[in-house]
Amino acid sequence: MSNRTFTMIKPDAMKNGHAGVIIDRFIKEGYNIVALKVTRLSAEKAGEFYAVHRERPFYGELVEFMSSGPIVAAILEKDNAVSAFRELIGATDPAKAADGTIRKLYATSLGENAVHGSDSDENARIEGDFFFSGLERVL
Ligand code: IDP
Repeated sequence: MSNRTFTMIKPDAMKNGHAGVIIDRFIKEGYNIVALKVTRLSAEKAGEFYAVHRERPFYGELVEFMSSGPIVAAILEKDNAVSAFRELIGATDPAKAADGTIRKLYATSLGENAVHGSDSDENARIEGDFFFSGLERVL
C-alpha cells in the first residue's frame, strides 16, 4: 500500500481565499507535504487530467472550471493516505459531505468542490507525476 496521495486546491477555493486554511488543515491532520506549488491548468491540460470523465455530461463544465484560475497542486504523505484523505475531503457533493470535512466547509457546489483527492494508489502516482518532476519532490 502506498502512503502518498495527490491533491489540488481547485479554483473556487483559491478565489474564495481558502487555500491557506486548507493547507493548514492538511498539516494539522498529519500529512507530510512532499511537493507543493501554485500553477494553472490550460483547458487542454485540464481535459487531459480528467480524460476518464470525457464522456460524462459535466466534462466541458469541469474542464472550463478547472482552467478558470490558479490552483495549488500537492503530493501528501501519511499512512493509508488515499483513503484517509478521501475521508478528510468528504463526498463529491458538498451537500452530502460529512460535517467538518473540507468540502463541507469550503466547497461551492457539486462541480466547484474546493479540492481533489486521488481515488487509488495508482492514480495518486499518475497524478503526482502529471504535475511534478522528480526534482520537485522531497524523496
Ligand atoms: P471526486 O472528485 O469526488 O473523485 P468524481 O466523480 O471523480 O469525484 O468527479 C470528478 C470531479 O468532477 C468532481 O470532483 C467535480 O468537480 C466534478 N463533477 C462530478 N460530478 C459532477 C456533476 O454531476 N456535475 C458537475 N461536476 C461534477
